[in-house]
Amino acid sequence: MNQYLLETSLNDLPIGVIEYHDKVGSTNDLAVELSKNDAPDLSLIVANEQTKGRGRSGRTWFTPPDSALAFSLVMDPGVIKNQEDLSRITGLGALAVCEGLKDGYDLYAEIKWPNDVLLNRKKVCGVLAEAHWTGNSPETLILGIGINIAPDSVPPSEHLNFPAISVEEIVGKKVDRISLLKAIIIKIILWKEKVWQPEFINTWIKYLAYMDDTVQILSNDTATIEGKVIGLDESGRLILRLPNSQDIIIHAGEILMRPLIDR
Ligand code: BT5
Repeated sequence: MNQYLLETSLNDLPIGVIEYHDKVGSTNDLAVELSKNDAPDLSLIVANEQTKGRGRSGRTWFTPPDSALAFSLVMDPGVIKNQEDLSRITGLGALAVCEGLKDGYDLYAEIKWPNDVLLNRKKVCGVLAEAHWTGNSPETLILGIGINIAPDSVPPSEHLNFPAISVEEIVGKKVDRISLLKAIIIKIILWKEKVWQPEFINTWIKYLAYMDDTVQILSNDTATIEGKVIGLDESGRLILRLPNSQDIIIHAGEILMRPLIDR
């Protein structure tokens, strides 16, 4: 992967500036800078390696060289009005990855709400949507996506809070990072116009992992909650059915979801 290959492969897409980097801290940080410098919507930062790749709540996202896809897109901040809307942008990223994997490799990926994409019930991708606010107005909106492509991109299990896998381990052959990136960006372009429409939420639900299964929701703020995954509400929040049949809404916040019984 290099700047020239990226530019020539993506030149027919309506995106903004394209920047390739061999090694960065976090592509999300570079995208924020780009955005503050008035880069157009859908400007793209891609890195071959990240030394400070981030997950949620300061967790680490591993991106060793030559084996992963790590990229961030500058999005129009006007599409969100508050912090809660960010989960919709996370959903946009996760859905685009699922559809990109389906179109490109006939893989059926699932979304472990709120921000993980699973293959064979193992994490293959993490999505990190971040916004910076001036008062109540979003100033920047960044959609960051990390995907394990080659087996070398999967961190050792002691660094993981959930089992992980790479795309190549599933497809059994080499996967071209730029082709997959392109397939995903095409889906982001398609869905970003529709994130406020029911069709978007309905399609997101189709990819939800653990539908009708019992899961545990772990959070710093509340005790562990156990319930069945029922779907998403019209805002993309998780609907969980408690053992007493009451349905509750889970906000993305800083939750972790775990299957109670792994199938
Ligand atoms: C995420 O956070 O899954 C969001 C990851 C977003 C990464 C992209 S890469 C491009 C852009 N630039 C960035 O700096 N970030 C974004 P979270 O749900 O908090 O999961 C983090 C947890 O996933 C870690 O604590 C590990 O347990 C696990 N993990 C770390 N690296 C992994 C990998 N390569 N594959 C699978 N799991 C991983």
